[in-house]
Amino acid sequence: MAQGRGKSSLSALILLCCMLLHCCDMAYATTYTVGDQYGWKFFITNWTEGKSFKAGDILVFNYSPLNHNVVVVDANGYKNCNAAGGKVYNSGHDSITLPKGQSYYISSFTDQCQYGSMKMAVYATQTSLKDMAQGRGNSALSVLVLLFFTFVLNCDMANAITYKVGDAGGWRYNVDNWPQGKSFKTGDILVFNYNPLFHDVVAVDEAGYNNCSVQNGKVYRSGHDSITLPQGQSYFICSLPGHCKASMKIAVNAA
Ligand code: CU1
Repeated sequence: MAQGRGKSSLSALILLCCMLLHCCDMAYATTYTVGDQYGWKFFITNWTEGKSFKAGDILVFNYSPLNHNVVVVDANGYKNCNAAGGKVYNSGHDSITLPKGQSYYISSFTDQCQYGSMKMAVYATQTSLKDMAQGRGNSALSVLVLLFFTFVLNCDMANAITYKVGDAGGWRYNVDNWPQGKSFKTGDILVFNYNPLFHDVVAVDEAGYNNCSVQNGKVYRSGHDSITLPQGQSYFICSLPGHCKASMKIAVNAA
């Protein structure tokens, strides 16, 4: 694949894997409704207790925008109930994605933070593949690995080349030079086109190829046989009298 004929496939694969990792991370995020059924309200500070937040998790703040808002502040803003310079949300249904580390949210409506404890501090740990492997994302990681190999396999298959043996002339006498100059790969497909009244195709071993003898070889006689190349040497001959001796035979090496 990396040697030319599959470069774009490889790029696509890498892109896909990145997308999968991204999706995986997103699917892995937890959405929390702040304050649960009561929403963003007074004395909310303890709501975070017992929860393990991860970067990328989503906090949904539900409240009446007539009575409250949400302001993202720093540690000082949190401590002193000072909303100056903070990012303000006031839709009444705000979704905020947690960044890594400490985040602080307060209401900037008069006295709500200071006297109503409408303030909340959240610590989000980093989500990593390592975390996923070790804990709450085991199944997600398994799916990812499985998907990865599925894509690699598909990639290989899409990368297989189909050859018409003998090109336009098909499977015929003096076809033995046809493989020259071609680089076959395992999984490539040879299509043998011929009139089944006059020819067949038999997969033989090296001795069968050299001696034009058919012993226990697999026989194809549809006139349009597709044969997937196994790794290493493969030998095909026509078993009708004299045809192999007339060079109706090919030896193919698949890398
Ligand atoms: Cu033949």
